Amino acid sequence: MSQQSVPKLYEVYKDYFLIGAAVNPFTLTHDAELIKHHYNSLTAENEMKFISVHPEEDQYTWEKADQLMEFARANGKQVRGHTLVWHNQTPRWVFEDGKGGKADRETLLARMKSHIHTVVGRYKGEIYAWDVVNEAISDKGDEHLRPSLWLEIAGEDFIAKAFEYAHEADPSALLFYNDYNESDPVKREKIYKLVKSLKEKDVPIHGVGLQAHWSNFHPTYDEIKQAIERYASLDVQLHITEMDVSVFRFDDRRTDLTEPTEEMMEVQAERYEKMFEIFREYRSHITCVTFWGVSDRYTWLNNFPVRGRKNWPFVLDEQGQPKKSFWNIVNFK
Ligand code: HXH
Repeated sequence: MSQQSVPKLYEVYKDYFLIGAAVNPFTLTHDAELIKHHYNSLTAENEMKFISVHPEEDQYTWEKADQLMEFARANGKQVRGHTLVWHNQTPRWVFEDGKGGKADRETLLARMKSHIHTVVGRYKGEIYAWDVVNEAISDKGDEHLRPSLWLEIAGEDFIAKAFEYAHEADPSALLFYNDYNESDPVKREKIYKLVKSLKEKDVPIHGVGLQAHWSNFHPTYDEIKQAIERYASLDVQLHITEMDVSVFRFDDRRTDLTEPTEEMMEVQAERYEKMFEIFREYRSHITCVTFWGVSDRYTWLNNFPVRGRKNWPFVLDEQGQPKKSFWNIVNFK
């Protein structure tokens, strides 16, 4: 099917929510037409993370982030910022005192403030929403916050501080807390509790990001609905921030498949259909749905959680053509 005759995802969903994709230098080069055609919100997969833009205390590296902004400007795409404060992809200098020990709380918070003011300030008025804090909740049932150097050194109000600094830097940007396993009932309640406590302290937080790294096998539709309703009850916007639907069970070790089975594609198409039905049902709360990639040509899932296990998690195939999953989310009414 020639590209021109394929419905544009973002136009199909124009009365519902933005349709986004995570992009990187590879897909911006090789899938540029596909990105322009289907998506109206872009997220940098890696290029705005702390280690990417601020590898040394006295050095900012903007080239790749700026390239994405230039592409977005030239093509009229909105941009979500990802991410400011996270336990991964953050350079070690942030947490060190330069003498072989750990930085103290004041130093760490001053660095956080300077980083956030610089990055958010650079794209002020151009990035409409930021994932301010990523993945700060623990996956262990009886543990609330994830142990990290941010928590250990700055204490639990590192989260509130991050939102305050981001709001100072761009008062018009929407500020999100973003996490994965967001539909798991135990983790859901912890995320709810965190965001509720931030709201009660009048911390400037406007949304919850549901990463939605899902699969043909989990979560259940009911778990998804319960999570959406629980977060929406906090009177915040919801963004689906990193959606993909893996064709494998999480712990499936098979690395020998070079193409998906028909059954995998059928199950995935049915899953996509139901998940987007749910998103449409909650359109008054959900304002953006972003895929964590552009098409099956490239996905981070080819190396996670099993190295070398090729995956096909999106609605566009390796040639950029619509899959059954695509038609199932496009043909509704
Ligand atoms: C996301 N994390 C990040 O937000 C995004 O920035 C990145 O590009 C990709 C995915 C998802 C994630 C969370 C935890 C995790 C791995 C990925 O850690 C695990 C490690 C082993 C097993 C299970 C989880």
